[in-house]
Amino acid sequence: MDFQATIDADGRIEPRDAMPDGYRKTLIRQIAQHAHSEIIGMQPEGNWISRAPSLRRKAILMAKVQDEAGHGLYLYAAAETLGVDRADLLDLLHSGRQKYSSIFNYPTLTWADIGAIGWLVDGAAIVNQVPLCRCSYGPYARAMVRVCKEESFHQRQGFEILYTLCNGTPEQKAMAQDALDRWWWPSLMMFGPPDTASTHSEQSMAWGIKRHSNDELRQRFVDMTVPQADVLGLRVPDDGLVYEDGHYRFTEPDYTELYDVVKGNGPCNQGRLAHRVKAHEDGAWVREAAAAYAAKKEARAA
Ligand code: BYC
Repeated sequence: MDFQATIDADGRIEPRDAMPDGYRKTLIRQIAQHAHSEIIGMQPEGNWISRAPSLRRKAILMAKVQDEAGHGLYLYAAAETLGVDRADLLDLLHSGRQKYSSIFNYPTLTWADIGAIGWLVDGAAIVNQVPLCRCSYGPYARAMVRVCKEESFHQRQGFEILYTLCNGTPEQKAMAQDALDRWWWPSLMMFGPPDTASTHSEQSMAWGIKRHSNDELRQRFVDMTVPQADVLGLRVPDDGLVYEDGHYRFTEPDYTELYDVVKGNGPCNQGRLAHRVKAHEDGAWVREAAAAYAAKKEARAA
């Protein structure tokens, strides 16, 4: 079956199938950005591993941060099936020529932020990524199935951190509210610009890469999250929030902030990238040793 017939029949495109250049390029852009987000996303949470309030919390957080590294791995591997090399993708990230999600350019100031990331950021990731399990490109869709299972677990652990704080002392509850106040708007921005300003949505939806528009997913996230805030006894920091016709109408985030953060002017952009580049440089000897070992093994087998 040719490319368009497969897309029309809601089938899967596989690595060796013919595909238009634009389809391949769009997938490389989105999957690489997604992979970069996973590994940069390890930093805001990694920041709290040594300060987690108990051994149990520390063990859980370490496992979660490791999961994010694993997600990066599946995604770089999925991108490689499109004919790119992960070393080149990392160079593009390190030189600022490829993006990662805006959300990871905000600081994690208190322990409650770790709860808010799990609840809101992983919650938004689930809303965005569950439809990607039906993406028309097979390797990306299959990677998403496992990622989503792990994200659900992450979301629960974040909610549980906040639930504990919200049922603790007044200071702990105030800390949880402060985290929600700071993470709410950046979480809404994770879904990208509004549909009227989204450059890729229409084509990506026609190709079955994206299944829903940015605004549809943002609405789904708000509808899912507001009742959860009620359970926590927290207030969503939006005076315009009203329940109407089965949906929560909400105030749009300030998209000029999104564009500014994406351009590199968020509170943590420079630090995140510098840390990533240093980690990559510090790991050079591991990559060299692995390559030398593989070469030796190959020579022996020959
Ligand atoms: N941040 O035409 P649009 C995670 C860019 S990982 C930065 O709507 P598209 C997690 C966009 O790239 C979270 N840039 O684009 C990890 C485009 O610029 P270019 C990451 C953004 O691609 C660890 C321009 O704006 N998830 O959840 O159709 C721990 C115009 O936008 C952002 C994914 O990557 C943003 N927020 O739609 C915890 C999911 N929004 O490339 C959690 C996969 C937009 O033309 N990605 N831009 O220069 C997607 O679903 C889509 O790429 C997006 C954007 C919905 C993000």
